[in-house]
Amino acid sequence: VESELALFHRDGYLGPRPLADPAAFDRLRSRAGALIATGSALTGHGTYARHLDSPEVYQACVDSAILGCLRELVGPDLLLWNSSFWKVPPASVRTPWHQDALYWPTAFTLTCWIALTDVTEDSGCLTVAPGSHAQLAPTIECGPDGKFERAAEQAYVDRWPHRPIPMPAGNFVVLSDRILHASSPNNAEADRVALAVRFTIPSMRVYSDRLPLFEGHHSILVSGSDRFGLNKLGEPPRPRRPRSLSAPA
Ligand SMILES: O=C(O)CCC(=O)C(=O)O
Repeated sequence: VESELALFHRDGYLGPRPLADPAAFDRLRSRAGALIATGSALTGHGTYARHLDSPEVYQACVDSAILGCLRELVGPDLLLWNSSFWKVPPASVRTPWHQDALYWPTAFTLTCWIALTDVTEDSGCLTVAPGSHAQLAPTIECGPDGKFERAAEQAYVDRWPHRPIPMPAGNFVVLSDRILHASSPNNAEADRVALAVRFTIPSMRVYSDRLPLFEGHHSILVSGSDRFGLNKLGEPPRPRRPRSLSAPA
């Protein structure tokens, strides 16, 4: 059997795998719509970095199956530096082929992409190009209707095999920040929702003053220790306490 590490180096991604804590996943799923609709008190943004203000998002980000997978790839020391919901309504613009490394304010990221709804080829699942993480793709401007400013050149993308990754809600994949990926169009009737969680290791600097980060941003040490001190670390959001009837007002 090939090790997780060997598979990751061959393909540039791992999974899908089920999350370990279905109850925490259900709490995330039932909060997601309201979180996206109201926006964060910290940034005003609905989809970005909600692990900093929502205990439900944070708990799903640090699911033990996710952390277990990441430790097999890069060892015990892990920083959580960002997350984003990807809510894709039916018939909306698809996510074009791209490599995340082009956008991130840190030199190394592993993404855990968690499906909040069942994702099929018809409802906009992720599609990856296995092996494409070994080199950077040439890019083109997307134009005003695109989701991104730049995307990978289609002729280059077509030189790689394409592998759709359908998965049931509550599963995740781990992506290299260099793997070419896109999502297929959502031709189903309901929204397709995912949470992409961004991790790095403490020896990498997260440039918090660059987009998409913001003033007041901090990373969270979610496993192991930080012997480098390069990044501003902070605490996760406090778990919501059930309101007690006898508590003083
Ligand atoms: O969910 C999607 O449509 C795309 C997600 C993605 O590109 C990412 O998380 O890097």
